[in-house]
Amino acid sequence: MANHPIKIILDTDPGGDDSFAFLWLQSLAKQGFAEIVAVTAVDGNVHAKDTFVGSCKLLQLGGFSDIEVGRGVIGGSNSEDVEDAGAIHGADGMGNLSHTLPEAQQSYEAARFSDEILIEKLQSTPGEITIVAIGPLTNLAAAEQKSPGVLNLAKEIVIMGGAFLHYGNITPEAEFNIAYDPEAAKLVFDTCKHLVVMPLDVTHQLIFTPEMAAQISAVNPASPIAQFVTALCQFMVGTAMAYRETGGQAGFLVHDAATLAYLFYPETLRFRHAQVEIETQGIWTRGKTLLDRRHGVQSSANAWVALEVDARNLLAVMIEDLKLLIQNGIER
Ligand SMILES: [Ca+2]
Repeated sequence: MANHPIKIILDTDPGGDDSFAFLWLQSLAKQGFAEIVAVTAVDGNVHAKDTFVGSCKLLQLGGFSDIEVGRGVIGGSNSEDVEDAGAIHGADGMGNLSHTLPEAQQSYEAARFSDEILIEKLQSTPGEITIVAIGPLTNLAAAEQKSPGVLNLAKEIVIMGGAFLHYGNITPEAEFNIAYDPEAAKLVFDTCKHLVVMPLDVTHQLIFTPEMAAQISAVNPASPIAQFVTALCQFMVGTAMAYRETGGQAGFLVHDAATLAYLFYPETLRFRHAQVEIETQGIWTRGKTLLDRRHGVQSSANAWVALEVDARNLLAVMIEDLKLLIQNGIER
């Protein structure tokens, strides 16, 4: 057991890759390395109600159903020209497998909004909470707008988002999480001084394969987590291949998992310290993330941006932790 588990709020829009990150985090929490303070669902891959229900179900699957889930703020500046990602992740965000999971025990209508939870937790324990943001940054921006300065009360904010040298995935230049709400992203990047960013540059290398799912489920094929991992992988591989995301390899990209790799296995990543800007005006480049690649003295920097990854070892440790989650029999 670790002496000081990292206190985490997971801001998420499940999402196939969110689901894998979600299970990985629950394994790390079960091992004593992480403490899940709250989950703040966000409108993104699918509608806020679906990401709320998906989050509740994933917590129940992993045995953490007592953790509060927030409902995502709607009404950011979500681009009319960026649709949700139901075509990739399934209409429910989870490979149309949501009905196979236990019923959500928390009510969407009765839930607190995600920005309220962020504000309350950050203010009550300043400097202690790490926000892992693996969806659009709408909730974080809403919290900052309501309570200026609140995001800088986080110990760290780790974001999956952006594309720097790599091309985009929702438009030729932009990555989904940023492009879905560029104004929110701009507010977060303009406000925060110590962001950690996992862009497509590294996440496009994280190809999770059916063989990996088989390795995990072999630990206990009858367990609900094993069955979910296998079925979700199968669904995600189908859409990833259709969208040609993996260079023809049978697999899908577990983008969101990179955030946890940074926190728990940082040796798998290399970073550049940089000032990151968000393009909100461009006709063709709205939602693009930029950093100055010229060799000048850096006058300012707001982020550590991961640009290299040891994908093989990152995926290997993730697989081992997911095996432990099943082995430990913490499912309910
Ligand atoms: Ca996500």
